[in-house]
Amino acid sequence: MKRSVLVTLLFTLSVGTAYAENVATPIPIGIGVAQTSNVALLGEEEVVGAKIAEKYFNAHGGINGTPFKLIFQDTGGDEAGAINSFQNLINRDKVVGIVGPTLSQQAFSADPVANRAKVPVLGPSNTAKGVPQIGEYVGRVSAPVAIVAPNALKQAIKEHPGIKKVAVLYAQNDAFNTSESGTFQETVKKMGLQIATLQKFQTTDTDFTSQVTAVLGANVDLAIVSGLSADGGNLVKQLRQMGYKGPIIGGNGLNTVNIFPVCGKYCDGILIAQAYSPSADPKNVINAAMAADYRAKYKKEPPQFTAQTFTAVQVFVEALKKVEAVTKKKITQLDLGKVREELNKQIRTGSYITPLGKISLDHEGEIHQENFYVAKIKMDANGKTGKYVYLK
Ligand code: 1QQ
Repeated sequence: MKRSVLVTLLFTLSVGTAYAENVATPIPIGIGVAQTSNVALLGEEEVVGAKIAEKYFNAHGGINGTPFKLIFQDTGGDEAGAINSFQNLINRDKVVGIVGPTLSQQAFSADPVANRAKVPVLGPSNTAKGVPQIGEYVGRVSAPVAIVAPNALKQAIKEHPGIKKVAVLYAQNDAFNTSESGTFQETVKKMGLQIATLQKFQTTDTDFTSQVTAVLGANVDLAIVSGLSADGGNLVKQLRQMGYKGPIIGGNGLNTVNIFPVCGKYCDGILIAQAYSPSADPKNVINAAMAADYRAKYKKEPPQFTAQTFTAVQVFVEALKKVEAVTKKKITQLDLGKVREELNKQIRTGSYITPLGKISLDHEGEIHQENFYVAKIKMDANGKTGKYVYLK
């Protein structure tokens, strides 16, 4: 062999190995959700769901016999934290895909980072309009507000057929709350009801005197609050303290028992639409398994954000198995870039039986889900503890 040919061959081989980077074992899947900040009130339920899924699916053989490992990177509550978390997961931890972030507001900043790096993202709780359209590598397992939120309004009208005048309040500095409130406003009008007052606030606000005064002045039959847990919970509390007696609908940002310490006894009666029910279908084995594990650990019913994050991990696990089937290779024998690309495709094929019921993701990464529910918060006499009661 000529020396120049040998040099070229060696050069090609060494460059080749430098660029081809196989997936590590156990297979790393990233979890980028809020573990600190106010948003951790929502994110902590997501961490729990991810961990239950990790244990469950590894006990059931992982990815065709290869275990996977979740890598957690806290996003905090803002955009910069989410971007940082995603960059670490992508470049340092070399994950095959990312479950996160917690808020749509964060997704609009962090998801483009993953999309450019061609790393599949599954939003566990990003429900604003437009999230799957961020890019080819962005999907979600959290049904959009346009589908979920109207269910709460229908329930309120069923319980209070006399509702005519409605107060709509929302946090205008947050993408999800703006989107959700838009859906509520459209639905109110579609149902022939009147928006008697539309009030805006900030997720950082703590004093809602001016908004509540306007609601009381408008003499409404229903108040609809789109805020995050801390601000939304405080708003509900101040509505009640200042004398509002009618029904209250809370949006997805209030959908956690972590609002109980914020609004206390005044949380009682809030109606919130749900994309999950812990006892949806007795034949759904995975719904029952997740709920049983959660109940054993926490002595209460599992919440929606836990179930959605479990589901996101499940979709990655099942799609990784499909990648092995189509490539006829183990994930760990494949180049990381190739796995990410093929995984993104496989996520969007077929359907999944999950704690949320049967779901699928379309070519845009949007979830299609069959069943939705509404729950009402029932506080105990102590005004501190309580639960979500699912309504028919
Ligand atoms: C979003 C949401 C959050 C309130 C969930 C935690 O639905 O930001 O889209």
